[in-house]
Amino acid sequence: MKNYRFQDIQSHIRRHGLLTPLDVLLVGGTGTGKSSTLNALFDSTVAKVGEGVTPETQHISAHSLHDYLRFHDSAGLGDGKENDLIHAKNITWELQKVCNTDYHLIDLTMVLLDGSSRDLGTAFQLLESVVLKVIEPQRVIVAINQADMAMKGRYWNARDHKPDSTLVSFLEEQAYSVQRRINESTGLTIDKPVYYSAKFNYNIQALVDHIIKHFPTSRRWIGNSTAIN
Ligand SMILES: Nc1nc2c(ncn2[C@@H]2O[C@H](COP(=O)(O)OP(=O)(O)O)[C@@H](O)[C@H]2O)c(=O)[nH]1
Ligand SMILES: [Mg+2]
Repeated sequence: MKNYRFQDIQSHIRRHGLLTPLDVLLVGGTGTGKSSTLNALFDSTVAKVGEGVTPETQHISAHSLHDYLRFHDSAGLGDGKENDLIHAKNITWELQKVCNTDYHLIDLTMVLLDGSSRDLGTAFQLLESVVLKVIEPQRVIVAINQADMAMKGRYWNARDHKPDSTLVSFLEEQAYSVQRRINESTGLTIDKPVYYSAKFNYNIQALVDHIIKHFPTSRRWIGNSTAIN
């Protein structure tokens, strides 16, 4: 994906006088596929898959796709109450980081959900009580990974690495339902999530399109920090 829509990314940043690179923070429960998503975006192994993060070793690592776009992999939530608290603090801290005296480092946050999970409670909790407390909703996007497993692997076309029409309908409905649920619990309208499979490289272009579509049009001034309380 390094070359994908490079010019669009570059011209957006120049047109709006944004700081380079644009910084995107990935957040999501442990095992949602943050590392796998980074690997799919980079077409190579930049992050270790299937590795939980212990409180001693956790950190947020940065990966530059190129001069204009950089991703930050955060520790996941959902592996124990104590760790959750530490992770929540880490995410808050990362979102509040400044890159110079006037602007925050993170421009956009992408919350990843596990499309195969029945319980998206942890993810909504994270979104509501951590992310949206610190960053404006216009700077938050939601993406549903593991699209291949959304119906327990059924209706996934393993030969062509894409969903059959039954699974597409299911994923569409799931995306709308996530959008509705966020609206009900926060009152905020977030754009319909994109769904993809990091493992099978399905809809990765759509994922990048979704990110580009939601690029901010202004720098994140530190005076504008809080969204909702
Ligand atoms: N079936 C399927 N498995 C996935 C997908 N993305 C990640 N996984 C698996 O989910 C597990 C956790 O992935 P990882 O990227 O380490 O998640 P992280 O904890 O959020 O960084 C690993 O076993 C991955 O192989 C996907 O799109 N489809
Ligand atoms: Mg990981």
